[in-house]
Amino acid sequence: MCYNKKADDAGTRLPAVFLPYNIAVSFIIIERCDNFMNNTDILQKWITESDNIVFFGGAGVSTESGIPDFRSVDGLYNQTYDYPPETILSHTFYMQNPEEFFRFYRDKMLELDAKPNAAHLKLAELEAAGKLKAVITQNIDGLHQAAGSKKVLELHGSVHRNYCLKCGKFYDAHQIKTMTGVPRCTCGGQIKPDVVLYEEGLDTDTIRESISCISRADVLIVGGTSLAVYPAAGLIDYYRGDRLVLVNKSSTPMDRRANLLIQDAIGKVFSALKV
Ligand code: CNA
Repeated sequence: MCYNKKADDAGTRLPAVFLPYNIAVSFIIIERCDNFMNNTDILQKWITESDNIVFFGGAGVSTESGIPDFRSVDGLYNQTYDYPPETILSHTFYMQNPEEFFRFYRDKMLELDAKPNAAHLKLAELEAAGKLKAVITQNIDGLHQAAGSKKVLELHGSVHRNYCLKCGKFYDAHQIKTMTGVPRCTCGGQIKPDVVLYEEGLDTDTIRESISCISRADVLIVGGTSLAVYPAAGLIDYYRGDRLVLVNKSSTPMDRRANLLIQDAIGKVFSALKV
């Protein structure tokens, strides 16, 4: 099922109480769309007309590259471990049970053979054409950069950067993958991935830059994210335009706010777009 919501003066008006305070349209109409092509045609039109697009994405952008997300039925939260993934991926757990943390981390988070898919590649193409200003991602897999994207704001860090907690020496993801047990620096210090674990704060410069890009965008495409993880999901609130596109396989808490909602695989949707 899909909807196209847009400002217009015909059709059913929603009561004002349903409208988020920051959407700059006076009312919204919901039109039911009959097929996939209608929606991608609208998305194509908005992309063609804009040179200030921003993309905000999550783990669903990389599932078509073979990296499982958290919340899909085959995602990591629906697999069985000794501890829930939220617990393993917390700062406390990393400090208190580093052996178990790195066992999970190497096994599930270091997917180093994954390749960018059609969504990553199209976003890089849009940036190279001067149409897309930034990719803001919750992902830690580095696939946007592998696809050629230059301006990538990594809200949750990257598995490709790892540092010694004692001396700060850098280690890449391949080094961490090949070390056994808790990875140790040549100085003896414990190495920590530069990823934002539960209980840790996000980098303030990255947040500031993300807010700046989102608040100035005329088209904001949000894709492959459950929009359940805060504060990242709250960044959408800074969008002030009326071309908010949501491309996600399943429903999200923000579906009603989207001006264009496409419930489909993001690689399929993006591969149909022309730059
Ligand atoms: P999530 O909560 O797992 O949600 C993913 C969403 O994507 C779900 O709503 C799915 O329905 C949807 N989805 C899955 N596949 C597709 C697809 N092909 N096309 C369209 N939609 C799809 O993940 P979020 O990113 O929302 O949550 C944020 C967490 C996940 C961040 O902290 C990430 O670091 C973390 N994460 C990242 C990766 C990665 O880097 N690739 C992998 C797993 C988890």
